[in-house]
Amino acid sequence: MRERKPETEQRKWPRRKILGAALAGAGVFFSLLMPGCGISSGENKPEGGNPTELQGETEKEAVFPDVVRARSQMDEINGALTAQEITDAYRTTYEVFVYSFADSDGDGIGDLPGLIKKLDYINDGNPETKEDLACSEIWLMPIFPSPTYHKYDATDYKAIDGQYGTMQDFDALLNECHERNVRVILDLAVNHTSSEHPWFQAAAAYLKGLKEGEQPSKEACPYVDYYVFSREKKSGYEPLPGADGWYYEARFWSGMPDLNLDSEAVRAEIADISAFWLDKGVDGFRMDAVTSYYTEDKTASVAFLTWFNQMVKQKKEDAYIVCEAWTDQSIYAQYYESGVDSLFDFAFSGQDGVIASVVKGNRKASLFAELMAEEEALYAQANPDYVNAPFYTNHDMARSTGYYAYDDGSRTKLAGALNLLMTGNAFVYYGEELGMRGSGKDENKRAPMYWSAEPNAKYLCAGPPSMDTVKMKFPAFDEQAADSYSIYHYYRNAIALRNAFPVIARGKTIPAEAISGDEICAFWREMPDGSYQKVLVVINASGEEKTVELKSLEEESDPSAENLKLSGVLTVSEAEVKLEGTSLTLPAFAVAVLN
Ligand SMILES: [Ca+2]
Ligand SMILES: [Ca+2]
Ligand SMILES: [Ca+2]
Repeated sequence: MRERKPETEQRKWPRRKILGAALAGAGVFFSLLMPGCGISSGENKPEGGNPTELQGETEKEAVFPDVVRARSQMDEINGALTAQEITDAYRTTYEVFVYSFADSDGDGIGDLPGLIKKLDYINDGNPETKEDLACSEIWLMPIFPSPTYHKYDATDYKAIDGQYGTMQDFDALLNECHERNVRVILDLAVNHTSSEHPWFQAAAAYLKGLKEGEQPSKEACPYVDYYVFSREKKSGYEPLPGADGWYYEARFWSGMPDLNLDSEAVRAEIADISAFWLDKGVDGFRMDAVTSYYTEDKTASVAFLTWFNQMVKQKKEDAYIVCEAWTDQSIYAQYYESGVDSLFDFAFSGQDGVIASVVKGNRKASLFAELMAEEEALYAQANPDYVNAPFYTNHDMARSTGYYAYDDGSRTKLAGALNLLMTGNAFVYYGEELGMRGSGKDENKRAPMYWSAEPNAKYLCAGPPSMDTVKMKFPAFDEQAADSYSIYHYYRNAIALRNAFPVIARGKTIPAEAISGDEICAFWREMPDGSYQKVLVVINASGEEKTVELKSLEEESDPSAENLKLSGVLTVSEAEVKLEGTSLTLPAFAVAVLN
């Protein structure tokens, strides 16, 4: 065992200073004055404390505890690898729920200044330091003003919710991320707004004021065209309070009226909103609930995305768009026809997805590679330039640690690795890298980032209102950071492999059937044009040590079995991977990367 230098001594680059924002709550709705179209002057309500109260210059604080860790085999082998600079869309994206991530001002609600303080955890911008996760993109769940804690129902698409901070805080965050080569994508829910959005308020007020028998007109109130109003009570429609006989489309709940995406005016608003954020330097969008754009009309929903994608790419060619189409794989595959970069890969995610079922042993390990190869062909049919968006869990799913009842952490780790060994842009939901718990009601799935078990620790959030007490199973970050065999260090190493071997995210999967079976999954990853060095990945999905004879690989294997070197490992304990000649020994749940 060799000692490591404390993280603080390894820092060579100049310490940045973060300027506390000076402007407070400037977000007042633009006033829309239309004849006959009264608009209630909603005010951007900063609830709770004001994140900008921390004024002046604040010295950057260390995110990682100063500890000397034992050196694991992962540290030895992967620690010697060089991270490649990423300039394309094949990233590792960290999904942040700002509300629960890091609270800078002690009101219990996470905020943008808090996220800035903890950015070094996600990526410190220095490839030489290895303690950070080294993710290369952040997906911010909605940050626009909203009456709900989750903020999936906006009241203004061009402002920052007062709970989270100010536009200056956002600009500072974007700047800090870009300095680190971390892209930022925003969650854009344009299927619906909040019922408190001024557009809806104006339309509702206008309809309420209509005289008996009078027909609504969009000349009198353009906002009646922004939503789908009806005189008929249809499925998915809600009665409009105070306007007798009027209903409006609201597929999720009455507080989220569906926008009329056929309206030219609505499309113009969406184009304007996208341009606003792209002009700021935002790198792309995560599109919420795209199957609900046109309920039960996939063709129309795909057509809308085709329009959106072209509009965004005209503005910014390399903007990245990932869509949530929570449906069957055969259906979301067809959404690639819209030209968007990515669709979330639901088939592999969640409690019953491919990843969890392989890790539980419910499905043959070899199937993992076979299904990856299959889906790569499927998506390429719809769009040869597709970028898969594998994820394991998200804010709508039970935390993954709960999938394995008697797990000591090994299965939680291996499942994380399977996600991160997939092609495309791999997404990690905050806290999964700590094995956080949370299931049942949605609030529990969005519990506070577990920085510390110390209840008064700085930056800890209180969590969403009406969240149950979520009892954690594995230690908090500060404790895991000191343990080389923690879930945290395992995830960090899996991301390090993605960063060191570009072919993992960008190559094609070719199952190595000769050495695969019920418990072993092996596959090659290679570029069709040979541009990045190919790798062989061998996974032991069982709880027992396994030895694999690489000479059994298909005869034409290139490099040949004799020439394969052990270049990366993921191990769940102190038991190490061994390559002796062509004989590869994998401890329980271990992964080897060879080239
Ligand atoms: Ca706060
Ligand atoms: Ca680093
Ligand atoms: Ca809709």
